[in-house]
Amino acid sequence: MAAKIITQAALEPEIIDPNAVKQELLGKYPTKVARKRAKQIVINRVDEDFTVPEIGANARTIPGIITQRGCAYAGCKGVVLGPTRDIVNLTHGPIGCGFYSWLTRRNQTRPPTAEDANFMTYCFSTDLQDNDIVFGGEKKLRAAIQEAYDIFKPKAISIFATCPVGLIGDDIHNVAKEMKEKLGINIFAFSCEGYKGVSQSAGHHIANNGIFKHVVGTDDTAREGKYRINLLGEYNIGGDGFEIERILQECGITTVATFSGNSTYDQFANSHTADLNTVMCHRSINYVAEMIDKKFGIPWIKVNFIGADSSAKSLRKIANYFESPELTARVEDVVARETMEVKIVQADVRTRCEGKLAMLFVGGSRAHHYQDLFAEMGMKTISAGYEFAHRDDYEGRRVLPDIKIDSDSRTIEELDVGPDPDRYRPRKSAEQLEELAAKGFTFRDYEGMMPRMPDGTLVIDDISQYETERMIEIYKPAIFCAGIKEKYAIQKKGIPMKQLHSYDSGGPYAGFKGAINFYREIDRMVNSKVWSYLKAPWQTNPELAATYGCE
Ligand code: CFM
Repeated sequence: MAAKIITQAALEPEIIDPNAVKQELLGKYPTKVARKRAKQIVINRVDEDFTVPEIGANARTIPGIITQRGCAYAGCKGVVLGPTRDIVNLTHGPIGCGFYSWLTRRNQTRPPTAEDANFMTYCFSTDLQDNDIVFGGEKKLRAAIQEAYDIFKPKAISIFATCPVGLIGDDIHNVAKEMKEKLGINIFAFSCEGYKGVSQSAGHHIANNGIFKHVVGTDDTAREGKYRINLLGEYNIGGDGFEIERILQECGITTVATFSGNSTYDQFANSHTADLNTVMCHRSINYVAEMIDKKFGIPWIKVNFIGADSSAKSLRKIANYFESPELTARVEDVVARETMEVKIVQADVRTRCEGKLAMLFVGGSRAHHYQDLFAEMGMKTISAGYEFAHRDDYEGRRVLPDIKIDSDSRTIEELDVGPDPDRYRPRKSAEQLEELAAKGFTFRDYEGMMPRMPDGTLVIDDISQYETERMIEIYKPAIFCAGIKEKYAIQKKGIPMKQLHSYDSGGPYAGFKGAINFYREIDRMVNSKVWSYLKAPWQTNPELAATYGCE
């Protein structure tokens, strides 16, 4: 059966039976493993009311299967807190955790002047040794905080626990409290030991809780501006945040805080003074959006600035929320002006890219967002999946009540948040919300990736290296998008590979200018001849003949 799938695929991908592909992928596994994986490999089918099949997600990876997940520490320190420039992020642990999370994610920042603090280029670690593991590391942590304070005088210091810290039981929260009192700056700690939860997703939640508990709402200074929003879940990878900020500014929209691309401590502290929360990456930041809503009365909406159409749609959504004809007119101006060039480049790349196949296996939000960009180029996403997303990111938030909490999720604290006695101020009255809803406006909602994907596409959660290679052999996609861990194995199969985490060295890909960058980059990659030369000469002709130069 396998051979038949492959030969057909090379010619006409549409006629491949996804059921056969699924069986083919599962065929390699022992029965029990195959039964579990079967729930995580889903053939998409969208019903009229946008319901989709249930997918197994956010479950522990089966030992022995190589997948691309990261750890809770990576999600907390690297992803959510990492992009903030003026907090000293101190890793409490052996040096490797700090070192390998040092500048490996391409989150950019731009301090307004050379005098403004930027600690992102530093790697702060307590560098735990055997001795500390045996006798405890709290003393060393206290000393490290003191040293960081003496040298840098930062506004805040945050402490991140690595696996051994949880195992030996250092009370990092108590040390943080003590040092906060001693030094008079905000110091807070995260129990984000790598083993918590099943992936970096646990770390996102821990980071959201900590930043909400210790920083959000600590400064009531409101920023000037008529239309004030927060941009949540945008991490300024490859300068995406700069491009979004540029567009928002042109529309006259003020960003109070970004969580957390190009952000500062003060932005978090007064983010509760904004009038709307817009959520880009739902997976990593939905908790903060929900908690700010409950405590301060700021509703959140889902936006997406990946893709020119999606960017235009998101701007219109923001304008509709503020119900201001002036803002709407300005947004339409910006959209019209920006899309002019976009359309020209789009039309050009379509002549070479139309109908080509893409596969996207990325994190917890990009596998969805980037499908929009490929669609704009006329390309089809034949298969996609997340590394660590939850069912709501796949199927939409409507399934939230049905998600079973398992023992792995139970280890992550759920904060009990209620309205702030003095500062809770609903930004829209119940009637206004109803009116907007009647016009089709949706608050606190994310429809998920699957309802937007065609029937018969394969949605694969936590894809393994083996499955990746089989999918490539079967479908021969024009491009495969994933991360650094898969990159070279995929390229060795003769398939162009684009990193959608770090963008390789490219970007920005968000907004209008970003869309143009992306079209050009993908066009260049999928139409390059280099991939057809990939076979080394000895693979086709094992006997090489040569003569010595001196003969
Ligand atoms: Fe959100 Fe991200 Fe992503 Fe993510 Fe990430 Fe990332 Fe990602 Mo890599 S926060 S879920 S934990 S959009 S680092 S900027 S690219 S896996 S799809």
